[in-house]
Amino acid sequence: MAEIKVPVVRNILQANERLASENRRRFDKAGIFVVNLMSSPGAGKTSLLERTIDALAGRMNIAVIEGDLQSSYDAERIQKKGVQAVQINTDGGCHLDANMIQIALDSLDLAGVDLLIIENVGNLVCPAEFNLGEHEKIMILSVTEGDDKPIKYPLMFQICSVLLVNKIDLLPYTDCDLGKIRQSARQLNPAGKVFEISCRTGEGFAPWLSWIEDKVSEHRKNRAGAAASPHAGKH
Ligand SMILES: Nc1nc2c(ncn2[C@@H]2O[C@H](COP(=O)(O)OP(=O)(O)OP(=O)(O)O)[C@@H](O)[C@H]2O)c(=O)[nH]1
Ligand SMILES: [Mg+2]
Repeated sequence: MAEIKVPVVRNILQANERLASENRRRFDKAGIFVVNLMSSPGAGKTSLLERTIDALAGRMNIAVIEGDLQSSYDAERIQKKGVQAVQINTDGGCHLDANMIQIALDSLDLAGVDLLIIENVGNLVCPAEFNLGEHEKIMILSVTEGDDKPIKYPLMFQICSVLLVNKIDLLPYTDCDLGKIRQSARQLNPAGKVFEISCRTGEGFAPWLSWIEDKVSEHRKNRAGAAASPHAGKH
């Protein structure tokens, strides 16, 4: 029986990889910088999006894909900010996959979009296994979840290039040790960036916003380069 299970799982992941590569090609061709945003439920993903959109609106064109088991609450919160948002309901599924993203893209007008943020289903485990075609994986850990999370859920911390430690306004009310989080995160992912923020007060947002703006400009240059190339559109 075990011989059957392993190939089946491998096939699912391989099929997902193929679709993720297709998504990535589409994003690159359009010059869109794409982020896969992950965290446990309630760490502050949608709050981060709301504050980031407020800060960057007017400087870039943003679109959002929201992933949740049920409801369209998060997409509605984003639409209120005046940006395109499409909601995926996984109907019990604990993560997004590349096929779901492909379907959701049909509901978005990608022309002129600079930044696409995909808010994954709240879960520190399964989303880490499935590439969506994104350029960067980013995670949020809120200080109320405890400073032992990097050690207990290492894969998520290893694969994310940015760790946002959120809700630092609540630090005085918790026993969370920020130094411990920084140290564990560095051990698991020495090249990863760590930003300490509060989506409530806006503290710590400047370096996070600069990071996003730099990435968006890099990808915009690709778009400009592709348009200017004599081979543009021939591939
Ligand atoms: N005090 C404080 N509360 C915050 C902060 N960021 C988010 N919250 C609150 O935390 C709760 C959850 O925030 P959301 O942004 O909905 O979290 P989420 O990760 O999108 O949640 P799911 O999509 O359900 O997984 C809300 O009540 C927010 O107001 C913060 O920096 N400080
Ligand atoms: Mg949310």
